[in-house]
Amino acid sequence: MTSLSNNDAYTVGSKSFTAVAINTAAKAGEWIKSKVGGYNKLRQKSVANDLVTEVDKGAEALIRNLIQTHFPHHAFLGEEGVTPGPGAFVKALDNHKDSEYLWIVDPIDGTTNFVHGYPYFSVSIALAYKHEVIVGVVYDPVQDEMFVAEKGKGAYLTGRRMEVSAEEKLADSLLATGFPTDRSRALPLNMRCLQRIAPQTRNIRSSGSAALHLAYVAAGRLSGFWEYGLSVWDQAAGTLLVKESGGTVTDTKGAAYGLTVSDVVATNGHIHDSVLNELMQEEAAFHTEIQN
Ligand code: 2AM
Ligand code: CA
Repeated sequence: MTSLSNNDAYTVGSKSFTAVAINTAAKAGEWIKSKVGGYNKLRQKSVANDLVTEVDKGAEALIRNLIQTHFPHHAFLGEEGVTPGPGAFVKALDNHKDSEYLWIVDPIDGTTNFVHGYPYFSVSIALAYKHEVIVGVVYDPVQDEMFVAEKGKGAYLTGRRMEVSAEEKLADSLLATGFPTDRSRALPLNMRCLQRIAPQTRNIRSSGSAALHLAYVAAGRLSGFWEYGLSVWDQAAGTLLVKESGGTVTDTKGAAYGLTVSDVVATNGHIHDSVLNELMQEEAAFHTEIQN
């Protein structure tokens, strides 16, 4: 019997949501990792994106099949099942507005890294109950690190409880961000924010997997993370990891995290207002300039 809260709605018979999420992420991660080496040979024969799509799609099918074997009545939203485009995930979420249990999956978060053999990518699996994430698992198959959170029960890395870091000032903080693909808004906006924030911090990292950056905030390895233009599958699992490790997650305007958030800020809590303040000032200046 597994119960994620006092609410009976979270209770299932003999199958644990979290155990299924962990086993599924481990299996998919192992398979993805086995494809990293073979990729260069195959690339000679096919268009680069096709092969990536093949591995992404293969991993997503594996994950979907495993989850649906255990929970055939749950809904499933995976990145590869959605037509690409900015904000496409909001429409996909809307199609699931009546789904009680919804699994939200990114089979490979950090596909560019996967293609280049840069060893920083992850499998991200979240389960939402009535639009709120109750289980979040992010697995890094290269380091064999499984980050796991259950709503109200804390977050764990390889059996050890995670806690966010203790830095209280931006000057002592290590932050991470990403370089979004949307070149009309998200990328130029983020470049300006980076220019503003970088000199105020200890340093900035950008490693190419939003889910894994969020897991690193949860583990206390990063003081915080922000990025514009993300989709729900990049961040649903990671945001629960941060919250259950004692951190704070909002959008870039300071509103509480929800599944439709695209511009996200996740920190150890202590530096949250400082990061938000810098982002909001830069965002306001950016919008004023593009209107004039
Ligand atoms: P992906 O590898 O699953 O595409 C890097 O900045 C982060 O942004 C990664 O988590 C990456 O996830 C995500 N990302 C890349 N392209 C994106 C897009 N078009 N929309 C939203 N997120 C994207
Ligand atoms: Ca992906």
